[in-house]
Amino acid sequence: MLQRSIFSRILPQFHSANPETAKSLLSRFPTALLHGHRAAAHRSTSSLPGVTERTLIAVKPDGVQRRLVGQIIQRFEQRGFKLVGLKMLQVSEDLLSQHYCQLRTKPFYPSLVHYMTSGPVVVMVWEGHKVIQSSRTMVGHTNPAEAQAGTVRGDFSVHVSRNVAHASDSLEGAQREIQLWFQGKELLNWEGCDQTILYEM
Ligand code: IDP
Ligand code: MG
Repeated sequence: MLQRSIFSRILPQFHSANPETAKSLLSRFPTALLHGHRAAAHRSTSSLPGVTERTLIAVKPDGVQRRLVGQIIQRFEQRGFKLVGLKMLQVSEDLLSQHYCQLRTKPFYPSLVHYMTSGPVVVMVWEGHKVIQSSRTMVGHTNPAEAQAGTVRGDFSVHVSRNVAHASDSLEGAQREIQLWFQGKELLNWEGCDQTILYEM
């Protein structure tokens, strides 16, 4: 509409010089706009392989307590990933035991349950090309002492027992965890207007 109003303002001068061309340009303007809009909508990212990969990211209770939620979300947004699900909840031991089912026999498991149920967590589903691999890199090594500076754990934590964030570690793991934490209707499929800039269509 902005383009149309700019066009209408310059049109009168053009109209007096060349009335037929001006009339024809104006009549075609909405159609051209519509075609442009349709063409953009047609280039949906869902047709690109791997672009709709999804992963589960969680800000653990220490991250919430330390008011790190915004900074962690910002890292994923500025990287170019798309947020498709988000909620805050107090985790039940039952949900947690399913989430960490492979760790139940570990000596640290009881303290892990205590830590993860000590306060609310913020869980999210992020979408994008190779988001599982990229987000593992962004979150960093499990042990913050070994995590690179620039990663979430490398920047915001010091000990493995309080490492601020979770990221799914594989495609199967991500699918299992997303289903565990979210109902289908809680995840939104939306077209990001930046997708044609982030990806080659
Ligand atoms: P990950 O979170 O990097 O995928 P996992 O091995 O899956 O690492 O462990 C899950 C979580 O269990 C870790 O993020 C951390 O909170 C906790 N954890 C892992 N190893 C230890 C440990 O040696 N001591 C205490 N907590 C641990
Ligand atoms: Mg893990």
